[in-house]
Amino acid sequence: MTLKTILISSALIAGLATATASAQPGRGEPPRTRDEVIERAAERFERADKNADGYISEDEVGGKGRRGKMMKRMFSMQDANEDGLVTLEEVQDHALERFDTIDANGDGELSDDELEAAQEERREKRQQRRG
Ligand SMILES: [Ca+2]
Ligand SMILES: [Ca+2]
Repeated sequence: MTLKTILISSALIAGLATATASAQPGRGEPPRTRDEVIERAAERFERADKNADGYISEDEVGGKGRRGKMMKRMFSMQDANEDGLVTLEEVQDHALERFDTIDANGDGELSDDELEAAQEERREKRQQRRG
């Protein structure tokens, strides 16, 4: 491979990455069905449960600054019985609750319109918070 081809292909890759990012805001495709929500929640749970004891405890979430604060807030939102531990069930229940809110016509699948409406709502909320 010559330097020129390398330059061209990395430019192409960069271009592709930008195109993908604008087509799918956030981290990849959002889950579209309840099954996918349950699956994703389980994956997320496994990643968050660092010591693999089956619970996410408060010291397993967080980090510094604003992101840490947001994670802590997410944590308490998901801790439905407020025992300071988040179980897989709590994570999945929370995710499904959110899914049902977005699934406006209740057919168990999220259409583009439904996802867009949810995103729009989130954007508005963020702007309101900013004031
Ligand atoms: Ca709990
Ligand atoms: Ca739907």
